[in-house]
Amino acid sequence: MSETLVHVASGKVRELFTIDDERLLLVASDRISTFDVVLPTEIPDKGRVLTGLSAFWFARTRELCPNHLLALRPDGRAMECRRLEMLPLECVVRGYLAGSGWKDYLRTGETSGHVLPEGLRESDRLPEPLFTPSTKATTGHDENIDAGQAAALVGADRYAEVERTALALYRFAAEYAEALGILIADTKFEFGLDADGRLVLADEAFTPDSSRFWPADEYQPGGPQPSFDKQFVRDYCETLGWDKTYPGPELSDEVVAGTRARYVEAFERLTRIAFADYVADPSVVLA
Ligand code: PZK
Repeated sequence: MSETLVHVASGKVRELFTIDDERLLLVASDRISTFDVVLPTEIPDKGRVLTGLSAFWFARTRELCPNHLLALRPDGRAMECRRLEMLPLECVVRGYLAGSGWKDYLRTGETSGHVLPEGLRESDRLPEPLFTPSTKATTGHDENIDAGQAAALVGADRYAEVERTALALYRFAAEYAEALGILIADTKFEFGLDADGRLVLADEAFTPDSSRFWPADEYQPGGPQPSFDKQFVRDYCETLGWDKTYPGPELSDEVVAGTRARYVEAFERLTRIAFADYVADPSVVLA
C-alpha cells in the first residue's frame, strides 16, 4: 500500500515527485535562498508555512480559477497535485515597481511593453496592476517578454485568458493581504492545462517565495522596501561582507529564530489560524 515516489524535478527549495499518472507530490523544504543563493542553514518549519499558505490561497481562489491542489499530506509540507501540461510562461503580476520591473522602467520607461507614467519612484504603487510575463529560463534568470512574445508562446486566446485570470487572482489576494498589513508587491504564477484544455493554477500561490511581501506599516516608496520574511537574513549577510556567490554563509541562531518567526507571522496574519493548529491538522487552512 506504500507508494513509490519517483523524483522528477528540483526547484531551488522544493522537490517534485511522481505519485502516479495523474498525480504529483510537491514538497517544500526548509531551505532558504537569498541573493539567488541557497544557504547551508535551514529555517525550521519554512516549508510547512509555504505549503500551508499556498493551500490557504488555493482554497480561497477556486472560484476565480481551478487549481492543482488535490490533498495536503499530514506533515503539512507536501501537497498532492493534479498533473498538468504546463504553459511555458512565468506569469508575473506587479502592483508596485520593484525588482526587474523597476530596472526596466529606469532603462526604458516601460516594463514588459507597458508604457508607464514619468517620475515613478522605486517601490511606487502602479496606477493599475500589470501582467508582465517572462520566459522560463532553464539556467539563470527568467527574461521579461512583452504581450506579443508571450502570445506567440501560448496562442492569443490563451494569453488573454491567462492575463485576465492572473490579474483577478492578484487583485483578490493583494486586497485581502493589505487589510491584514501585508503588501503583496508582485507575484509569480504558473499555470497548466488539464486533459480537457482548461486553465488550472499550479505551483505555489502567494507565498513569500513566489511574491514580494512588504510590511505595510513600513512602506516608504522612493527606495527598496524591507522584505517581510527575509530582511534579517539579508541584513545579516550584508554585515559579513559575503560576495553573494556560492557558497552562502551559515546563519546565526538569532537570525534563524527571527526569520522563522517572520514566516510564522506571515502565515498567522494572512490565514488568521494559529500555526500550531495547522501543524496539528493541516486541513484547517482549507475550511
Ligand atoms: C510542474 N514544475 C516546476 C515546481 C520543482 C519544479 N501540477 C503540475 N503538473 C505538471 N507539472 C508541474 C506541475 C506543478 N506544479 C511544475 N515542473 C513541473 C517545479 C516545484 C518544484 F522541482
